Amino acid sequence: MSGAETYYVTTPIYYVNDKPHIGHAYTTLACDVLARFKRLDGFDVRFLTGTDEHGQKVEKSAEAAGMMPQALADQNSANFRDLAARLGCSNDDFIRTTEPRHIRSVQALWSRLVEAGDIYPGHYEGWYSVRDEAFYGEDELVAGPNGGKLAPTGAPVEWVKEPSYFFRLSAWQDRLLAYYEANPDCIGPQSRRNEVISFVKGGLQDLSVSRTSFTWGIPVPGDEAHVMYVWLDALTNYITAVGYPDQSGDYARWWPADLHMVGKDIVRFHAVYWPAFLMAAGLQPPKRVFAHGWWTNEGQKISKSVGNVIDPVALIDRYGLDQVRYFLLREVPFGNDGDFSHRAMVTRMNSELANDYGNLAQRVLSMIAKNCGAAVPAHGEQTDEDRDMLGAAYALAGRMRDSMNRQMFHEALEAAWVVIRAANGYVDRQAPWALKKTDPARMGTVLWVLAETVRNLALLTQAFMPDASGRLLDQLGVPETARTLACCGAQSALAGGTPLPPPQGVFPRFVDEEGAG
Ligand code: ME8
Repeated sequence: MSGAETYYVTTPIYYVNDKPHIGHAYTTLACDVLARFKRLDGFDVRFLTGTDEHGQKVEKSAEAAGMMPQALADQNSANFRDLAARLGCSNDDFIRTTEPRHIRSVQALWSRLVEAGDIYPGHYEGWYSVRDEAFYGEDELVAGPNGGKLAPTGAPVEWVKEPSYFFRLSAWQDRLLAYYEANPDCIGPQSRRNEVISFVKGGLQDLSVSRTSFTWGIPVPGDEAHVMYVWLDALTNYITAVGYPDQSGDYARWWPADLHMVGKDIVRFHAVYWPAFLMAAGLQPPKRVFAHGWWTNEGQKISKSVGNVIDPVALIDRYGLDQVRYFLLREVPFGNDGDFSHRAMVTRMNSELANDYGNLAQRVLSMIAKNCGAAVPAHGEQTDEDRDMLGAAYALAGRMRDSMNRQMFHEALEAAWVVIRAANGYVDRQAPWALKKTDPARMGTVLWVLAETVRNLALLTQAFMPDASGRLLDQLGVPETARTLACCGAQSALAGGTPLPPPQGVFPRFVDEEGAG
């Protein structure tokens, strides 16, 4: 095993009550882009995704479908696994909470919490939302139709009264606040961090961590009338996948996770309950939780009842995989909410991918093919403009690395586009086509500067658009072994005389059926 620095990144595990939608694809893609970027940057990466299969919500969905919960879980878990493959995801593992390795891990964690004195038996009486799989205090509820009450998320709630074990969350308030204080990067973006801190400062109640009114869950060790609260079960997946309860080997290597990527609705579970469970068990909390925003569809909230759920596979079929990957991570500042619209998608595809990036690569590669004997041109003395262009291309790796470390995907892509636009301006000003007769050596230098710029761009866009970027690197004659981020910069520059294959466009324009867009 290499001595490289490790990077462990996780998606939430998805409920198997339903089909995958754009929200799932979004989180998974963001993690994939990060995982790929880190691998290219020399890290030893572990990227985990999977499915959350227990709990009342899944049990009820199975009942409604006339299926056994395990059968429903098997069917829908496969859909999530297939989606990850369709998204081109490079996950190293796919965990299911019904697997024996996970049941063993959750029961071991439970026993640790009991030994630590942080779990005690009692009775729960209060509100529960099956849709959110969350307990709510009276003061959190909002008015619903016909004088009824709803969860703050708009989900229905029901009154629950049953024997339950509790986790002593109230005892962890100060230690959680100290953890946030000592680890300024442990929650991002800043707005979510503030939200979590003020929630914890508001006081914490002990948390009900077992249920007795249904059976689809992991039995509580020593008291099989109880199944564990699905969130305690689900969160534990992150340590199961690195071998817990065995704390040597993989666990020692990968834990604490570098990043749990989550949607904004599940921050509280990841940034309050999870670190408290871990610290109570004597384990380290994750290094960072980052919460992204939510997508709407053509300005409307996405909901099954409205019937406007976006199927990520349909998007890929219509627009192309690299295009969808690019759009989702470029369209909104990561962390904010965003709107998916056909028009916005086509604009990004046509103006940024086809016109800016695609055109740049096409122009450069076809001029080289035509005028330089289908080989990387030799280059001579450089002008200030050449040096500026190359300087911008060579500085890009550092810029993008910095943005990626803060999960600012849109910022990383914008930095690449600053270079792409600068390169298009440079081509126009240098007009290499006009130099062919007057100064062929100068033409060679200009085209070399441009090819070198495209090489650096393609290396850095690989994580976002693996297929198109790979094809650009093929066309530049860059061998597979020279595609890491360590090859950005002058030390791995294209060598004059390297033979090149015939150029091919990699970013087609989207032509709307109706001629719109
Ligand atoms: O919450 N836009 O699973 P889940 C963006 N099993 N993201 C969205 C979205 C939208 N319109 N709708 C949903 C669970 N999401 C738990 C996680 S982890 C230990 C357990 C996101 O299948 C949502 O924010 O309901 C969440 O991050 C993810 O989809 C999974 O949702």
